[in-house]
Amino acid sequence: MKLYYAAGACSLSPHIVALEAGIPVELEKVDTKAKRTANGEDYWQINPKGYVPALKLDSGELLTEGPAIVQYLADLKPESALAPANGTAARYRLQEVLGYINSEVHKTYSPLFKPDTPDAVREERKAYLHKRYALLDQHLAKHEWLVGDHFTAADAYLFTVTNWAQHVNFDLSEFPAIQAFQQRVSARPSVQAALKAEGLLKAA
Ligand SMILES: N[C@@H](CCC(=O)N[C@@H](CS)C(=O)NCC(=O)O)C(=O)O
Repeated sequence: MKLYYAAGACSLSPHIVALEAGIPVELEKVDTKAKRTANGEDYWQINPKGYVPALKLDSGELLTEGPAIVQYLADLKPESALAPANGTAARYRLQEVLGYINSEVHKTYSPLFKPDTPDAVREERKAYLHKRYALLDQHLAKHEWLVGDHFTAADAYLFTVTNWAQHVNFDLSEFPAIQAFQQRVSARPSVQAALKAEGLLKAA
């Protein structure tokens, strides 16, 4: 299997999940602006959506959309408990949280990365993120993890998108439980390994 990724992008989430599950995944970096892979291939030809993450399966099929990819990986190793069993109430809770992070948090960050986003839009999007984080902070003040009592794919995803706050000057100081969560997730060996592999850890 091959994971198409860009350093620190939302593809960090399936990268962490693969490492947590102990699934060997080849990594190929994509220049998402130039739409070229590190091997020099035209990324449009690989993924007509043009964005990461994309997972090339051993069958040659391409799986896209972060929430689908992390569930696919988690289901390859059910013993990793990165996703509750299919058909259980807990699995729907995981999908509920993945959907919330995907549409309410991840995609609210996206315009904040674009230099031509007008200041008024930037402020409105930050206010929206603030509301969305308030609920997550309330949950994490009472629970260590987003779903159930252990780390799941949802935690990898929230960690990944929240890591962007520092890059877009989104202030997390009102969310102490989110900040503690980021520290907790960051300390996991899989997360350190993923950050290192993506060149995101400064040399000690
Ligand atoms: N709906 C997709 C969105 C993926 C996405 O937003 N990818 C960003 C990086 S976080 C990207 O590759 N952007 C480059 C582009 O769209 O050109 C998912 O949830 O996986």
